[in-house]
Amino acid sequence: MNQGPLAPVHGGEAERHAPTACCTPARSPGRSAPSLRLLSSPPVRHDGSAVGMVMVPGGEFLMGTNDSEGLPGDGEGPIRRVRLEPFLIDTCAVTNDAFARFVADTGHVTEAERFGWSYVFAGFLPAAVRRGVPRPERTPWWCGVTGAAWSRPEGPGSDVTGRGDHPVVHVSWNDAAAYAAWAGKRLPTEAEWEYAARGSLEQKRYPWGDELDPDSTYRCNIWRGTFPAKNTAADGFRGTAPVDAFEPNGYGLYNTSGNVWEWCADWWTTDHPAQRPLADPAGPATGTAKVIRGGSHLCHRSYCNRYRVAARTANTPDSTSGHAGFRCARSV
Ligand SMILES: [Cu+2]
Repeated sequence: MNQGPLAPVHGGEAERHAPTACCTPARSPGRSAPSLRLLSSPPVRHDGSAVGMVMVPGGEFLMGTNDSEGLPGDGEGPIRRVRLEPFLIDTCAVTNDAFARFVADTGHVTEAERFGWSYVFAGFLPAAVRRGVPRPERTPWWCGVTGAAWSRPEGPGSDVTGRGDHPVVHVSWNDAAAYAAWAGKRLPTEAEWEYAARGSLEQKRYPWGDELDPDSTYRCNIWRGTFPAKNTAADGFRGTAPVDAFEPNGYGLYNTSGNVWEWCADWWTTDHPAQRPLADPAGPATGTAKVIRGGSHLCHRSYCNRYRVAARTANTPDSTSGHAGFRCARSV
């Protein structure tokens, strides 16, 4: 693959067995998460129905890929046969409007709000703000912005006006899990996420096939141009897009490639069990980082190429940024 000049940041031996920071910066080690307010009452489904979810039929699929397009250490392969029970999954990522209802109902304070800051892409900040904010050494396009949170995605002075149908961002895994519990749902396992994202196609590069822009049509919201200098926004979006932008996949899921990274239930591992077929795998029992899938509006082929449907990375469960959200699932 064409990794481009920025590729070496992924290649370090230290990263080989740990989640790469790539486009998903983590909170500094040692900055422990505050305890999360959990709902004590039984979770109630607030949508009252399966509206917004689709039933994914049970069955077997080939998870992962053996191609060499992924980054070393991402553990996309080897391909393994996985069997899943039927499940429901949200057609779209959770929106700002939906998250606002959750917050209004529960008083949930997100981890970004508790920590007092979150990572905002530098290109979305005025130069005056950009200067002087801390940035991760390896991913300097991320600025740790004081006051950035889901309702203030670019920090103080910003809001989500006009973005009610965009995916909520600056939410940690813990925030996502709390939302899911409130909604009477749960986060999808990584296997469920990939099975649903593949949309019944087998071993294709993207949820719609092998070509990124088939028939010169845009199918996802990713970085178009030269990362990180110039996003032409040729696909229509510089930042997040509405959760139902573009065509859905074969199961009716929108934006499983690009737009925002999506938290999965599983702890991260690259050591995939070998027995076949795996039945409803749920990842390791413990870990330090949670799987995220799908890539975001910041992903580009030259850098991470992680908007492919087999691509994967991880982040610590208290990390937040302006390009990570989630969708929910439910057992049936
Ligand atoms: Cu990326």
